Amino acid sequence: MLFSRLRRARRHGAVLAAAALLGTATAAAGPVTATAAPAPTRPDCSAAYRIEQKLDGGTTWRMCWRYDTDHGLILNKVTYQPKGAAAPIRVLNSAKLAQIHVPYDDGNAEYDDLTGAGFGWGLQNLRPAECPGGTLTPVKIPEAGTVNGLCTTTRSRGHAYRMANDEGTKVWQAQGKDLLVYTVNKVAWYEYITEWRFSSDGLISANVGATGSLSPGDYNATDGRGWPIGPGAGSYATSHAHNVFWRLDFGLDGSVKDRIEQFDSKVTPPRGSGQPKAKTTRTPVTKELAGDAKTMRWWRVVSANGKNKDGHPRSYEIVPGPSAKHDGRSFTRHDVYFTQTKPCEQFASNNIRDCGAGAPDSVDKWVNGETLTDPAVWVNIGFHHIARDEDQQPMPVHWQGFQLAPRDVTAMNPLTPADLADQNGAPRLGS
Ligand SMILES: [Cu+2]
Repeated sequence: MLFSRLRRARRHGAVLAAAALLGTATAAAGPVTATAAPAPTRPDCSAAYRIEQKLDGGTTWRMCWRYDTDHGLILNKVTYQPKGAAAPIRVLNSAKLAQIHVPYDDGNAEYDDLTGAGFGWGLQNLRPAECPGGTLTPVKIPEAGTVNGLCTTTRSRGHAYRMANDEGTKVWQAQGKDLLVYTVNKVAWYEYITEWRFSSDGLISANVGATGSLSPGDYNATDGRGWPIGPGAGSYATSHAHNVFWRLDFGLDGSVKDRIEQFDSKVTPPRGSGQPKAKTTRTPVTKELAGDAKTMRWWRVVSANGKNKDGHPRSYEIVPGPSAKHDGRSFTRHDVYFTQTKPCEQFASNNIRDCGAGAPDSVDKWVNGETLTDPAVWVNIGFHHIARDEDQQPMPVHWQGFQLAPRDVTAMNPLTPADLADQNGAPRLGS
């Protein structure tokens, strides 16, 4: 089908244009406005780069943002200060996308959207209506101009908690609000929403939503590589995967020496008339690891030196969302990677930073037995996109992502109302 060939050619054209624009170096990008001296509790970036939001329950999130024409949006120095915390608690030193790998099922196309298809250059101007109740911040893209591309706003999240007493005379409930930070980047037909969500109870959600338009390809769907999206059987969209990688640099309590732990629970069926049991084991991850998600397996990043008021080490748990793991490349075969931090290792595939002659350029190869003293955390979430008629036009947003859930960062739910605050480790009998 001529139409699809043309569109595909246009996509390659976009790659070339982006490569030409890149020139010699990655250009720094930033807002057009500036400054004001930071207060002590604030991260040390100028006001124009700072995001600070107080949410329901008295929780404040603070961070600095940056824009890079390879990664897109980068969040730095992310801190969480729940009510009652004397100072902000550092969570992440940096958080960003590290690749969107898009292989087509017919084997005719494969893209690295960040480092091979101009993702960062495709930052979109957002209309005020696309950032309801929020602020649009201008981002200066070298040689491309200024784009109203960063939205920071809040959005209702529904129940943060609910609990009724036994007598039915009282209900404790709270409606939560999240801080949302997002950009939209256009890569040929697709538009990717890069969204970070920060909740009042310490939860962080990272998601990428793909929308825009399908890239139609002509293929005979009878062999299982496409889906008819036009009348009858004339026009088939080729199936493909979106393998999205994030790179997280934790800095819990201000130290980069976070520890990684893996937990596995084994369930034993009942014997005779007994009941099922389960036992959980903790495995410290002391060396670089390519980790595979499994039922009842999870990982957490543990603070090197910070403890909550109960004396428990602070940590954040990695909670992957649904993922269609893609077997096509060595770097897509695992769900998480923990590597010893190296400044040149920034993209999960097609890494364009200079790690020296002959150095491997994908995250799986960087897992080579080093001891983890300063771990970089990589999360891979895959989505296998078999198009449907409803994908046109425009395509409804399909989301993929993960969460970072606080585990023992505070001694209780940071939103606990005052009249329940005495229940730490001792819920009242009967409630
Ligand atoms: Cu898709």
